[in-house]
Amino acid sequence: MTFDLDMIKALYAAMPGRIAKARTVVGKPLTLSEKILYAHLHSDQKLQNFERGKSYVDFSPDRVAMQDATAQMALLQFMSAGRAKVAVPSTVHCDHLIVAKTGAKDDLIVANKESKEVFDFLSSVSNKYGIGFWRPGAGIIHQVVLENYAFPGGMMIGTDSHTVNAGGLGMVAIGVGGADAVDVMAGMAWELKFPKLIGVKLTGKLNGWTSAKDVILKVAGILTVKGGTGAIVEYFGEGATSMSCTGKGTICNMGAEIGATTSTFGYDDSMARYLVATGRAEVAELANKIKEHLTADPEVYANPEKYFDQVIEINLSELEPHLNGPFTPDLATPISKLKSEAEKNGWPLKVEVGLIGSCTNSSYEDIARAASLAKQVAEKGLKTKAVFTITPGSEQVRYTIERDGFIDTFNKIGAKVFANACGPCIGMWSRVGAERKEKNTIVHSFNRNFQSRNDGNPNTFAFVGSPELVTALAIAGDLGFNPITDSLTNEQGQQVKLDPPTGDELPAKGFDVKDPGYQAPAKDGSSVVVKVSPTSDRLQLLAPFKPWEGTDLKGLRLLIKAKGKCTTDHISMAGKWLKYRGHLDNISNNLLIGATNFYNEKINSVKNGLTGEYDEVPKVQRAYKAQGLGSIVVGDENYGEGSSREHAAMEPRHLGVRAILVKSFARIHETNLKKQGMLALTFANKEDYNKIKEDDKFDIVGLTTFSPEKPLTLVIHHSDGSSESITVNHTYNANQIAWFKAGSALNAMGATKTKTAAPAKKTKPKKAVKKISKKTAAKKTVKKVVKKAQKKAAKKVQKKAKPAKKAARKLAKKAARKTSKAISKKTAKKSSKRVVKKAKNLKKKK
Ligand code: MIC
Ligand code: SF4
Repeated sequence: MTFDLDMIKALYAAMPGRIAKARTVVGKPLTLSEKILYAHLHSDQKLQNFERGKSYVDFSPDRVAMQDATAQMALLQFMSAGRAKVAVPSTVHCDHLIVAKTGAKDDLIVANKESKEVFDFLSSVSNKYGIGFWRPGAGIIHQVVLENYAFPGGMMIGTDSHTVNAGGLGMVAIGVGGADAVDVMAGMAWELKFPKLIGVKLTGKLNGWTSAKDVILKVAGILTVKGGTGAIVEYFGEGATSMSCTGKGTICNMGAEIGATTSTFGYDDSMARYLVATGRAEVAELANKIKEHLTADPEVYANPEKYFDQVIEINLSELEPHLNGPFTPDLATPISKLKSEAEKNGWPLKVEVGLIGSCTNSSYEDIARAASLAKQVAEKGLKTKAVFTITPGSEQVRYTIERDGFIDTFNKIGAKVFANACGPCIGMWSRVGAERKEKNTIVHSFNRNFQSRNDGNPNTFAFVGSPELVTALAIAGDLGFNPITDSLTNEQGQQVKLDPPTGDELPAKGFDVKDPGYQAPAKDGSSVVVKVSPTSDRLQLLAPFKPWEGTDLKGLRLLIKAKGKCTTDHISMAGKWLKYRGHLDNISNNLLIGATNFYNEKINSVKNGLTGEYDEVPKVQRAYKAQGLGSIVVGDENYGEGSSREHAAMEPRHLGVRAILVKSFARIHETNLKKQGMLALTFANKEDYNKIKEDDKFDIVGLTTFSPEKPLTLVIHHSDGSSESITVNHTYNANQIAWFKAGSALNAMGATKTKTAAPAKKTKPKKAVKKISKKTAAKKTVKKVVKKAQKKAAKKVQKKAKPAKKAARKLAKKAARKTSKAISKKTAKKSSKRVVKKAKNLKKKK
């Protein structure tokens, strides 16, 4: 079945024209990334030659995907946006809340019982607002999206950092926080800083033990976890076209691990084959007709240095299999050096568990290649030394690999097949003995290996590799085993070598599935009731955050000065905490409990400035909150790396932290902080990190004239009575400053936009709107126009409004009024135009 074919048709019909215009404005041949971005400009966004890494641009993505752990917060926010339906095709996928313990069947029964309330909530919200719903067990969001929704040249956002996986089918797919998803689902523009472009030229061809995974493991080693920040990575060359579509998906998936905005590949035969195999021949046909627009202009790939900001070249014929880790996905070691590195660094050599699957690597090809190794265990008289597990990416993959005998092969080496869900990848793994916190090694084909991520044990050394390498290492039970050169001793005492893995790219007999696990939404969801119990400990309706008080912030405490890596896993742990993803107050009890305190090098132990005692981070912050005291969090480089979870931004906001001050941010987290009304600040001089002392108090100065590109000042009051001032930078634009002032983007939206927003389409009668806006905008102040539009909009929604929403609107109105005064003249004119246009649309509809 092909979903949303009309939407794809309409986009493809418009793309050639939009691309031609963009090429003229940019004045040179275009990369694929630029073609997709320029073809998705929001209708209010003026076409111009955007400056990469500088210009904020408004886009209209084609679709939105959400997974259960982030969808709860996204949809709680969406519910207060007052829309009857989502403005673009959207889906929810239940994949993160299933604990892997005994096996797929039982684990699913348990999850359906334990998380019933959450699944019911997600199902009914989806039903009401026109969102496609994928039940628990249907599969992992990114695999399901690749199989059903991704299409070449499309643009999507998803509330999960690995949304980028869809780049394997030639999309620009970007991971975002829930508040961003709300914008798009409400029909508003979605803003992104126009990315820089990194070109990766792949020459040669994959062979033997090397797989697509090794390409990204190598790239991660080159670029590190920060190297892709603010950039789209575009892969091209003979090596790219010769690899499978799902292999491309794996490469794009792990682009999240280098901080890239997204990664993508030009449309080619592998994509057409995959579309056909997954029942979307129509999409392949449509794509074939405009295929020159679904890849870069030929000049670009012929002279990449002229068109990309950075170019990397990798020869696949010479690429070695890699294993990355421990504790960070960019510590890349070629297999030939692994033994010596492990010995040198004291990594435990015994492999306890090998885990394959996940959203990153559970294609038919991956599983087939891993199974070809598992088969050799019996054939060569071997015995698998490590525990072995599989988490298939979707029911379609699971059903097909079972039909084709692979599951049987894995069972023969004692494997455990977990549910089609995230499971061990996100710490939803009830691993026997993990609580003993012993030092041990595991290898997996997932994408992240941050400390404690998989089993909650900080002493688990997790390494990331291809499914085939993971399988080989699990068979050998030895991290130092190089399957290319080494032999194993079999049960008969003979030396045997594993033959290189083999496997079909796509199933020869086609994919098959009985029940894919999809639930279509009601045509008219207006009578569907969404229930949230006020006594629930899993779900909590959102109360709006308070708007900015209009003054500089004085007397802030230091909650924690985090040392070293501080990912979203450190800020808002997953695993057992996933359970509270729909309950802001409860999940706030995990705030920063994984971060290391600079002063005592301990985890979850910070000084309470009120008592002088050390206590857990959330407790200390709650103590400050109880006294009405704000605080700041100080961090190191790439703060907030990893997940898209906006809880990492909402929790500090909820508990009264006012600013996060770091050496540098990861993209999604920085945006999430801005969206939730927090101050996301960076040291102008990174050395100033050393000036922050444990007992300091802080003022943030300059907020009354908070404006784009104008740094703020942090006054540090030391406990010895001395003070010093340092400069702190920010990247807020006028719109984002409005969010800060309103208390959050949602507050700002409640007041001005949502109620009047129409789905962004390029077909609006621009002329008439322009006339009115010129006349009106010239005469009226922004304040008046905003107010008028609000009034009309408010009337319309009032009927449906809930008390929380009313409060939000009130606060936001107030903030919006302040904001509209503060924004620059130019922006004011622009936004007045928008408001007039929206108000007019609303009048028409009435
Ligand atoms: C992850 O891989 O870390 C997650 C869990 O999928 C997250 C989303 C989340 O925290 O819910 C992600 O990558 O965005
Ligand atoms: Fe799930 Fe892991 Fe993929 Fe995140 S990376 S979506 S947790 S399988």
